[in-house]
Amino acid sequence: MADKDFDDRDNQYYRVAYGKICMISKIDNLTVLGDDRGRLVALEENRQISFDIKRVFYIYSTIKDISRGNHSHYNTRQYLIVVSGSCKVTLDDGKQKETYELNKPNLGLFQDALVWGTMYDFSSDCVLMVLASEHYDECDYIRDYDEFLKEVNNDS
Ligand code: T46
Repeated sequence: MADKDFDDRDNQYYRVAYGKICMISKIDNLTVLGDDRGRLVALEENRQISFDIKRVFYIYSTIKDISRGNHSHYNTRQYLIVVSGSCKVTLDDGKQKETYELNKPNLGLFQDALVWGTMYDFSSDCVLMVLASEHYDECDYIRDYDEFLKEVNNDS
């Protein structure tokens, strides 16, 4: 992605779509609360999370050397947090790819709709929690990369 598309101040990547500037990904250092008993991170819709949360799921016990995701969504926006262990996430907007290592429970990664996401390099103890803006609907998935490219290039 061209340098101008990355804003260092808030760690966000942008794209221009339909004449508007849209955020495609954002890595947050979430505020850690808690006290001498231990730590706590709070996530609230339309506060730390920029959308209404309609679904929460988590993946774990991923087999070594397997990648997950490998798809995009038409509408669903996601917020990814590795609450235990670590993994890598590559986000691809059809033009540029960016890889993030999620290795702390206070790191949150925003993935916009129409961004291809691939998760890999899972540690054996990795629990990846995902907050999603939509209920589950297989029709919202784009699982074919060529179809995804057609969609982001407005070519379908
Ligand atoms: C993502 C990564 C991290 C449901 O029934 N409800 C759900 O909410 C989800 C997410 C999945 N499913 C069913 C659909 C499939 O039969 O669970 C099965 C596995 O789903 P999928 O192949 O999409 O799993 P992953 O691990 O490749 O991807 C999932 C999410 O789909 C994806 O959005 O970011 O986890």
